[in-house]
Amino acid sequence: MPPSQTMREEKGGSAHCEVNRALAAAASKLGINASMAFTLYNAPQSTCSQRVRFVLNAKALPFNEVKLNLLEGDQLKPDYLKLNPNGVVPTLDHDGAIIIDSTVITEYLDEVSQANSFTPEHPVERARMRALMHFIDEMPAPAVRVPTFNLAFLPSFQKMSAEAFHAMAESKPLRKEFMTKMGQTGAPAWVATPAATMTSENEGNGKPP
Ligand SMILES: N[C@@H](CCC(=O)N[C@@H](CS)C(=O)NCC(=O)O)C(=O)O
Repeated sequence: MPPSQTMREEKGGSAHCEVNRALAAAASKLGINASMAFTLYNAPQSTCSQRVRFVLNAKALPFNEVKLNLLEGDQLKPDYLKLNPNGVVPTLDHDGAIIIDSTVITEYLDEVSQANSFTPEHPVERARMRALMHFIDEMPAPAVRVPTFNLAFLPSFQKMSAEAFHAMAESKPLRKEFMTKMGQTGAPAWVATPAATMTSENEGNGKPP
C-alpha cells in the first residue's frame, strides 16, 4: 500500500534490498517459502513499536519503516485503517501479508525467521513466555498509557474545542472509552507519573487505587 503523504517512509536503500534478496535465497535453499521483505508502520516513541523494532534488530532482519505521527492522527487516516482497523501502531507488512498487534507481530517474526530465536523449545517454557507477554499487555501497557496521555497528547488536546476533542475521541476504534474518561483535563498528577501503579480498571478514574 502506498503510504499516506504525511507518513514518512524510510528505506534502508539498495543494501537492504540486496540483504532481503540474499535472505530470500537462503530461505528458499532451506525450503522456507517466505521472502523477508518487511515494512513496519510504527511511531518512534511508541512502546508497542519499540518491542517490534527490538525483535527485528535482535534477529538482524532488515526492514523498511513508515513512521506515523500519532499527534497528527496518521493512525486514523483511511489508508492506514485499511491495514490496521484498530487505528494504532505498529503494523507489519511482510510481503503483502498484514500482521497487527505488537505481541502477535513479535511471535510471528520469531516463527518466520528462526535466527536468534526467542521462543523456548519446551511447551511449558513457551507457555511461560506467552503468560509473560499477556501480563505485559494487561498491566504495564495500559499503565504507561496514562502518563503518555498526560505528557505527550494532553497539551494538544487542551487546545481543541470540546466538540473537536469529543469527535476525535469518538473516531478512535480502540480507545474511545479511554479518551473520553481521560477528557481534556487528563489524569491527576498522582496517577500520571511513571511510578504510579495502575491497572486497566483504575486508569484515569481520578481515585487512588
Ligand atoms: N495491543 C496493541 C496496542 C497498540 C497501541 O496502543 N499503540 C499505541 C502506541 S503504543 C497507539 O498507536 N496509540 C495511538 C492512539 O491511541 O491514537 C499492540 O500491542 O499493538
